[in-house]
Amino acid sequence: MRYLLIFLVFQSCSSLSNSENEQCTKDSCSALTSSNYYLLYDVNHGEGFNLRRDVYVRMANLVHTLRERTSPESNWTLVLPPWGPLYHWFSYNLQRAQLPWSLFFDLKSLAKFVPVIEFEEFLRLSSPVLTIPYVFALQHFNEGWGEKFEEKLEIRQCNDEAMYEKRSDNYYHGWFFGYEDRVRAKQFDCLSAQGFVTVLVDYAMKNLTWSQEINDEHLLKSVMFDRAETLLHVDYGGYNYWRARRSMRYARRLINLGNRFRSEYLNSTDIHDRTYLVDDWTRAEYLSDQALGGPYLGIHLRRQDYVKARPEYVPSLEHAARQVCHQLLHLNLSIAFIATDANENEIDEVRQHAFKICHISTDQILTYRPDGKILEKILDGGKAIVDQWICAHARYFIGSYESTFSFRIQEDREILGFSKDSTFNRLCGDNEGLSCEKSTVWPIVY
Ligand SMILES: Nc1nc2c(ncn2[C@@H]2O[C@H](COP(=O)(O)OP(=O)(O)OP(=O)(O)O)[C@@H](O)[C@H]2O)c(=O)[nH]1
Ligand SMILES: *[C@@H]1O[C@H](CO)[C@@H](O)[C@H](O)[C@H]1NC(C)=O
Ligand SMILES: *[C@@H]1O[C@H](CO)[C@@H](O)[C@H](O)[C@H]1NC(C)=O
Ligand SMILES: *[C@@H]1O[C@H](CO)[C@@H](O)[C@H](O)[C@H]1NC(C)=O
Ligand SMILES: *[C@@H]1O[C@H](CO)[C@@H](O)[C@H](O)[C@H]1NC(C)=O
Ligand SMILES: [Mg+2]
Repeated sequence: MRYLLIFLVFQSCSSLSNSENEQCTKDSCSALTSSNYYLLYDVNHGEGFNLRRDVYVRMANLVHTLRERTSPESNWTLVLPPWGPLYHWFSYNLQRAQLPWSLFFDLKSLAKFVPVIEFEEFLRLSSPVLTIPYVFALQHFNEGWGEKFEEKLEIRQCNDEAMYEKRSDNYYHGWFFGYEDRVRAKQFDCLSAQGFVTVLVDYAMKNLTWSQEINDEHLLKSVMFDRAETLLHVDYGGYNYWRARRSMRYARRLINLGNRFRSEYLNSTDIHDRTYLVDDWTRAEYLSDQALGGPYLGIHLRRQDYVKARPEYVPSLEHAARQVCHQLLHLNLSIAFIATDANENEIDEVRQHAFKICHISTDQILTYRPDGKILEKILDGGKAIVDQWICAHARYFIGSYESTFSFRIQEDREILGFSKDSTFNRLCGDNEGLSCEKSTVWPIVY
């Protein structure tokens, strides 16, 4: 029976390649007949780079769970949603879309947690037009969470204006990362969802029918969840949270840029700093407080929209300078590296305040400012990662209150084996003085 089915599918594929059906090409026939399943997702367009990295960890764990719960032949792969345009990414008018993950991350390393492919690669499996059988926009239940914590899912009317519209061709059309012309959906629904990402496991396996599509229309077995940030981490801070997070090694080029900056300006190298990482994260072991870090203070000073969003917790530039002075003295360090989205005038202001407060000269406060040629290659996302990499290697780090940018640095420091004391610190607001409540500690788990 099974043999017959495969035979039939293969037959229809090969006959179709001569007809005008566009769905099954020679290359993609094998993808269609196999048991490859693809999970796609997108995130609310207003969200920044670092929250998106967090959503990746959630979705990677969803795929991980799907793979655990299904038979080994059901090969679930996570399709990486192209980056951009992002609200914060505007250097040199470099607003761009359709950026591959390989610009920022090491895909081989990601794939050691769950299989991943770039969206472009996924598109190539079904040219010229890709039809995704199921697209869902996740949304909260209109009526709220209710009395008790309860996981639930239900197809509902869309709370907001639907992001995908049915056109005269009977397919749903939408943004699809800027590939509007090449991607469409056969079915679209709003799915009210509450709980952990894994509420989608049974739904994807049982409620969606997979065989019918393949027989009828030769579609890749794929499902996309838009607004994926709606659901929670399955095990925040747990074993597989950290495995997914540890798999997010950065692109070699960015690591090299960060390391070069460290050695050239900060006298910081892995050997002296005791921050050496083995290439394969699956072979890394728990490094209890072994990292020393480079002889500098690392600061993440979040500005821009944050100043308005978190007024009690975001220091004025003067108070930020006061904290830099205080910590340098306390730690007996002479150099501060500041990662920031502040503009140059604001940085100069910090330097002037610091000079007034503790007489440190302007060249004792450093920032990473790649020249135009490099920035054009690494883009704002790459620059952000280099900033994070440098902060992650500092002797002592101070972040910004509840900034996901700072959280990612703290995680990197956990991975590198820094002490909690040197990592989970934050800048205090103007009314909080020089020592305020620390950031929440999320210790690494192996
Ligand atoms: N290069 C660099 N960029 C930064 C820095 N701080 C913020 N940004 C930029 O502004 C964005 C900050 O927000 P995101 O990282 O997107 O994260 P988010 O989810 O909005 O995080 P927060 O708003 O910080 O919680 C980053 O992606 C960067 O593009 C910084 O210190 N250095
Ligand atoms: C599973 O899918 C991945 C990526 O899509 C592919 O590289 C791998 O070969 C597949 N494995 C099997 C057993 O088909
Ligand atoms: C999934 O299928 C089950 C069993 O048929 C059904 O009870 C449930 O309501 C379905 N879930 C959704 C969200 O439609
Ligand atoms: C750089 O660091 C090394 C090792 O920690 C130290 O011996 C050396 O004096 C430092 N150099 C400078 C210029 O500070
Ligand atoms: C502070 O650092 C300097 C060199 O940077 C060193 O000479 C001095 O002994 C240190 N002081 C303390 C109290 O550790
Ligand atoms: Mg943000």
